[in-house]
Amino acid sequence: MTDHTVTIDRSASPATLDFSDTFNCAVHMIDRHLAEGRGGKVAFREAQTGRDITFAELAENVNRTGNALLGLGLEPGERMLMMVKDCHEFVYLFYGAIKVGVIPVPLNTLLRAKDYAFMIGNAEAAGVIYSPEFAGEVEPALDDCPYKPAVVLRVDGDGDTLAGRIGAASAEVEAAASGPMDDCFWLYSSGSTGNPKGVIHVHRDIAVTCEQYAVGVLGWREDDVVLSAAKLFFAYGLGNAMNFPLWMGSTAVLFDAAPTPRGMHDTIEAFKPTIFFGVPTLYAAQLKELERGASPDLSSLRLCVSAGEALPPDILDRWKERIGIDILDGIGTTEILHIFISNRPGDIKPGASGKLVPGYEARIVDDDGNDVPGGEAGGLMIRGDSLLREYWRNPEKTAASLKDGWIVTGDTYERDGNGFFTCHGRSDDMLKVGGIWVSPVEIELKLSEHPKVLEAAVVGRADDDDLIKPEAFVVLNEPSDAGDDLAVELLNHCKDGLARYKYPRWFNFVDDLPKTATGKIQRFRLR
Ligand code: 3UK
Repeated sequence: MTDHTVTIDRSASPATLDFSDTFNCAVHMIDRHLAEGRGGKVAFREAQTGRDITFAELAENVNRTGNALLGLGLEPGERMLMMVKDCHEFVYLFYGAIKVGVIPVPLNTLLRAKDYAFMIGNAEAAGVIYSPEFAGEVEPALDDCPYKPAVVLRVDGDGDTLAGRIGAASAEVEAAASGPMDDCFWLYSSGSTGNPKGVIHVHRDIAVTCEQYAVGVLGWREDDVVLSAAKLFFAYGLGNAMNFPLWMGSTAVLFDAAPTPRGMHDTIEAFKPTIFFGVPTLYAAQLKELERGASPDLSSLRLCVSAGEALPPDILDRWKERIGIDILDGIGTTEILHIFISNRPGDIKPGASGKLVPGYEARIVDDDGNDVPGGEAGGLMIRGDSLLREYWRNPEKTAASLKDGWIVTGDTYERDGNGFFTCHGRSDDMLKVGGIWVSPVEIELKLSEHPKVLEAAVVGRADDDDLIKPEAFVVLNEPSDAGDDLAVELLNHCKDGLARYKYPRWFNFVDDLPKTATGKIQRFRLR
């Protein structure tokens, strides 16, 4: 049998990871638990269905899924897109594919048909596997996309399904002999021009984030139980609720629906997680629920984490006041895979993203790429061992983003004398809404499709909780059409084709938009 091992030395910070020459991360993340005597322990619990699976069942089903994928005709190196809700099969698919060398590409399940059609063609997907819940967007995308994947399969339900094929497949499979620096999985990241970009990660990256952030910063323990409001298809959720618990042999609770405050509170009461991962918008909504008199038992929690967008200090204060524990804000990106600057237990600066996670280095630079003096704001660049290898078929974007091993994050940051980093927003016009990327350009294009709209601009506006939501400025062909009725009409128009979190929350009718001499909209002036 080939070795697929990583030797961890925790005697210094950061811990060092030493990979065997062949290293398929599925072996370390999945099979290792059997050798370490964890086969009977519960690995994943589905909150909605009550289905629990042990590490032994997990390993067996990952193997069966790998065989099922090979049996369907997928080949090593080919891409398998996944529009899959948070459930056991997500883990089987992700690691089953990796184990046999197929590249899994989890996709945001909140997206719409036109988004999926783009990604199927862009990735030249050999396989598309989806939960039946998303058929209404995935199937039209498959019809519309000129590129036709060889394998299209629903996870479960009637007829030929992944679940059926898992049941019929063999439980033994040989791990593909990949190396630690070989391509492992992709994620898509939104771009300011509207088209998402494939972010390619290698087998080493998951291990690096697990050890450096989850163990190094959070002090993750084998007996931890985790609940993540962020879904597995986000890099944030993928680490939180799948990779971190698999790294340590601990248990994750999977929640397959939209993360409402009630849903989170009920699930914490019922499943008693010790670590909870949320986003600022959700913490704000949970606080409203608690301040309205709800009193769920959240006493199992030892750590709460926030990421995706900056956590306003007011939310941190009110949470600490009610729940008695801090929320640790940290910044991560899809390109770096997980959090690389974070507050720590007992070492928090409200309003800041925290200090560097050991193992990562930072530079803050001016427009010419020179380091700015301490205390000044500039563009944040990061170096570390979990950075994307490259963007899929996008050498221009790769060259613009990866410079001598450093990645340009696109965020403006300032570092204080104690090593705390504070975010001063984006250097482009991209918005984070509820922790999820929104490109103003995409919403503007949608609005300008409406026959009454001449042109539109979208910017971020802070709501009552100081969290950013999209606001539209619209120039009409007939200014006299302006009014509440037209605002409703434009909102309905957006609902036809845009993901829900992208809908503008406010509409303003204006005579013209501020522009540069070359005609580019100056969104900063509208802000
Ligand atoms: C912004 C933040 C201020 C920032 C992510 C945790 O969000 C994640 O990845 P994405 O690729 O977005 C990355 C961008 O989001 N951002 C994220 N966290 C913060 N801004 N404070 C924060 N705490 O603009 C960054 O460039 O969707 C989060 C773990 C893994 C992730 N991929």
